[in-house]
Amino acid sequence: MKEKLNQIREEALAAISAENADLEQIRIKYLGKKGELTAVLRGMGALSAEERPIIGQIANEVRTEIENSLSSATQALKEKELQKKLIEEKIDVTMPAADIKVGKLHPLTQIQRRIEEIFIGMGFSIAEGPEVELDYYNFQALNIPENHPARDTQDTFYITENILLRSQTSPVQVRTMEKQKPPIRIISPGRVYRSDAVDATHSPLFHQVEGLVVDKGITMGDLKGMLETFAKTLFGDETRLRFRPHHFPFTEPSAEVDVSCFVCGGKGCRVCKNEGWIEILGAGMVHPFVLSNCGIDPEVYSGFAFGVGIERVAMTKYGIDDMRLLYENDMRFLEQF
Ligand code: 2U9
Repeated sequence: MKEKLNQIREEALAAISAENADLEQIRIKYLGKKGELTAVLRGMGALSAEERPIIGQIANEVRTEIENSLSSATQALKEKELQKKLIEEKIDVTMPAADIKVGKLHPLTQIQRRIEEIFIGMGFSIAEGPEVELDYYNFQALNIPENHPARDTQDTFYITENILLRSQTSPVQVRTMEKQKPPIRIISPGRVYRSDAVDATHSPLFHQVEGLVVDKGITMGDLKGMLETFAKTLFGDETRLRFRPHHFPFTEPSAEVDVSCFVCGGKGCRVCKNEGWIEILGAGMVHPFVLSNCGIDPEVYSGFAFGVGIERVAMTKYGIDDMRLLYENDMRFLEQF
């Protein structure tokens, strides 16, 4: 039995120190429940009372030796694997850092925020309202009855005969006047819809900022002064304004408003198409019919209103010649702003 134990010891220790030894398999083979050493211990019952403690002691020594050897081999293997990992997974701290892409606001949002900022600076509040509107708020209250020719130029998308996608943000102003007594000083930015075919200057969805001021004694002079401050802040201090008479059903008198070209200062260049002027907005004194439609007495109060297309401002300011670029979300385009 002594020889058997010695043989187990030699074999086990040799197996443990072999290259690429499977340590778990070795443990099972020698020390496991059905292992060789266990088998020897089981056979000890047949030994004499004198032999039993001697063989028992040797068997325990062999077990301890195999266990110690297994444990140091496991430790060595772990150490080896760690060293290998440390070499293979070494981080080169001198490498340039990974490129972190920082997002930014869409150019239309940037322009809208800038316009909002300027008007907030002049004491305006921001008013918002539904994009799905009643015919009444989009047309009738604004002095555009059924069959009025302006329904053609502002043709939009109908949900039912009476419900439509707003063609301007003016319904927000109508709703505000219904709820709020003058003085009123609001801008209404947002999406608007028109039944237009897509081309370089048209889109069925675009963005506007409209403004409305109503109080006692508001005049066209107030409108001109306020728009001049707006234009100078947005396009530069040298900017001049030109008012051309126009017609809108909801304002009287009405005007289309041009700014002097911020590139050539008015001499004529590619940006202003040699005009020296760039049309950016429409404006006028709120029509008395519109005021009374909204429950405001035109004998007591007067007001001015204006509308500016955000796409138009963005295209003018950034020199964008095709509106479609603003909606395609091509990063190569968007990154430039
Ligand atoms: C109320 C009364 C009057 C809003 C106005 C314009 C002139 C105008 C265009 C600019 C470019 C629309 O986006 S665009 O195509 N807008 O020319 N808008 S006055 O007048 C109002 C609004 C609300 C109650």
